[in-house]
Amino acid sequence: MHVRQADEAFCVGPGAATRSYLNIPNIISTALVTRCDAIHPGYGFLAENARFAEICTDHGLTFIGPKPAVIALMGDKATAKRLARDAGVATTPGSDVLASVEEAEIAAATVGYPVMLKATAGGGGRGMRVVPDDSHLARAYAGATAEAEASFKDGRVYLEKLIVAPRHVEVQVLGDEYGAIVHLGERDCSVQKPSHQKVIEETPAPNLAAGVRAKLHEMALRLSRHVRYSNAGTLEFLVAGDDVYFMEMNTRIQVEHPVTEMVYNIDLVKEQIRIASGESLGYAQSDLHARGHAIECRINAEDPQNNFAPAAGAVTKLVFPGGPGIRVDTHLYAGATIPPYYDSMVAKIVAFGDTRDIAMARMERALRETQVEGIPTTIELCLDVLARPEFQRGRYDIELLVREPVPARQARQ
Ligand code: MV4
Repeated sequence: MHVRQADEAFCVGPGAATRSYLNIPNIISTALVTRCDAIHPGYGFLAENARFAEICTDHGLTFIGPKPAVIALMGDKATAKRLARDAGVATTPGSDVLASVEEAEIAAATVGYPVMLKATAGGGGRGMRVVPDDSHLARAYAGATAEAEASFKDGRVYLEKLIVAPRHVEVQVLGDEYGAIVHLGERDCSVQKPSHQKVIEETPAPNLAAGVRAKLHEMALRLSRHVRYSNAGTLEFLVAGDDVYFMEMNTRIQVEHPVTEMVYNIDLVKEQIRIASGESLGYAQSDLHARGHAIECRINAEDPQNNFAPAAGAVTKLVFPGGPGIRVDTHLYAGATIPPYYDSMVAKIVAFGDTRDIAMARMERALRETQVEGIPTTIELCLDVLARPEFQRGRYDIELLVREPVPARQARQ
């Protein structure tokens, strides 16, 4: 769809992402040949690659995102945690980078089991190990180190106290290149598959004590200011009761940004482009007001009969929902063929309403109105979650889909 809609389109290489969208020389040379002046990196591929951002600058191209040095700092999760502590932001009790299994044993005994090992080059759940007690530490340490080395060519790991059944709440920030910085509220992203893929996100986070919400926003601003953050960013926190712990910062626009756009009535991508072209923010925190509630369901081309494995194929019929409060962001069209090379997400259905109940009702109606034939999708999965009492009451945490997995089901007719 993006190729069909674009004013101009140029081939950047063959299907496999490593040979096209992840191939820096291909992207840069295409930008130079076409006399383009800026690159928006989206939310995958090279969006958090500091070297790519630097190469753009070296070629006179504006990278629409934060400064390369800040991407690099936040890309190293142990460094990001250290910066957070320096800024007075609460982090999960734990160690710095571990030099040996003996050091890990001492650190784990200090914070107390259960603990979690994390790859400092990781993020998003890759290279992590839960360690219930000291009898599992040596093997988990070896496993995490090897996995981190294989995935990131960087085997360094650190350790944290395991926070049991927390919520995943993240804060959106926008900063300009002159030091102004604002937050645009929080998003609750606790509905995730055991594989750490997000399924449903919403804003505001339901049933959050006013003090906890204020603390999240304050901590996000404090760390963002500390690193002189510019452009759009998201700070991820774990929330357990009244305790809030900074986890990591994503230095890109995120998939779930539409829910924030709906309640703030702000086009975040437009703001990114404005900021990157050197404009000042032009508004202060006190100018920003969230209104109503927004929920996003991610629609993936995945087979519920096959453990939600990505499914490629041709879309033979397509009907998307509409009506009050419904927004659909998608690259699908009837007759489209989903190639096997890219992410399985094919649409985001966003429901807005004055209240959470209205947004939920509109979402259910929109999901039932949607018809996709030819490929399996996660629509049933989303309907299943929406129907759960924990979700409807707004009382759920990251274990929701672990405690009660989604049953495999026949695709709806
Ligand atoms: C944790 C945690 C519990 N305690 N850290 C998962 C992705 C990565 N960003 C960090 N993650 C976690 N870190 C401590 N100390 C639990 C998770 C976690 C998780 C976090 C958010 C959403 C879903 C999750 C699913 C499993 C584990």
